[in-house]
Amino acid sequence: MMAKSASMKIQMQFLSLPNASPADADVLILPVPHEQTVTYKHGTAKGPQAVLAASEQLEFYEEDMAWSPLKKMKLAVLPAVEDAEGEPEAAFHRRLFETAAQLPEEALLIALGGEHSITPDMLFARMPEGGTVVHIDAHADLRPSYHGSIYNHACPMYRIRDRGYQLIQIGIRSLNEDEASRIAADDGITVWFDRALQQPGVWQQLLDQLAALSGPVWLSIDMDGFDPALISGVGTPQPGGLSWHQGLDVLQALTDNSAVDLRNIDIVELAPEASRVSEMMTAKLVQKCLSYWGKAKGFDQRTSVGSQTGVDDE
Ligand SMILES: [Mn+2]
Repeated sequence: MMAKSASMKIQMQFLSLPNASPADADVLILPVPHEQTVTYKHGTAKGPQAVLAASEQLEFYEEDMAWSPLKKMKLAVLPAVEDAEGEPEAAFHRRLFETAAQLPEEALLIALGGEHSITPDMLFARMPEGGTVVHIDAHADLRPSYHGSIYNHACPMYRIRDRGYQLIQIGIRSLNEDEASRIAADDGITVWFDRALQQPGVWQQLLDQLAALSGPVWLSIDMDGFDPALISGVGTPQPGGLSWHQGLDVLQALTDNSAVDLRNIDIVELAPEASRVSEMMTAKLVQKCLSYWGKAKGFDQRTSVGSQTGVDDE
């Protein structure tokens, strides 16, 4: 367990913009710098802080959708859900559930980990039963427990599937035999293995499946789903993985699909590194999420003012 410090301060702004009131916000960023069960490279607790700091270097303008999303949308970075000294693992997860349950329902929530074990609590608080979880990851995360804990970061997708949510897993390239058997036996889990996705025809089949989805969808992005050549700053890296543009293809397939109700995204397992490339990529991914989502919702047509109003773009 890493040492926790009460002085661990998180920069509480995205793009250095003033925070809207959470009740008015179109986009909520929830930092969850939780790290209890990471087994290899440590540092995910510093992920949210590094992403928010890197976001200072982003342009307000988002070039893919050709707009400045926060001219029209209001964003709030929420108080972080931080680990408390000596708190039992179950108590932390209960606290995270209660925090997520109190957030405004209509806003887009982007939760920043921290390790992947944070996903189920927030999801159980905010996602109606019967929804689908689209999960980008190198790992299947389908172990019922690991190192003696159901809250281990190897287990979140087991907990989620156990509650009946459908799973679509993308980029998987590390799992054990029991997880492989579970996948083979369960019609509620679709796995797009990383190696197969290298074939353009298979990649298109995945996008077709996402385009055909309907109802509530939660997007859970473990940054190790991407190629570690792009982002080496992750807790448990694996060779292979999605390109940056493939990741954006997945996001766009969901936001372009008007039958999908996407209100929740988590981005987890970033472990900042000296080059800062990993946190910059993650910060830009946060910006892509809110831009693609907001444009698809028609916020670009809105007359009301966003977080960027009155801020110089220099
Ligand atoms: Mn992973």
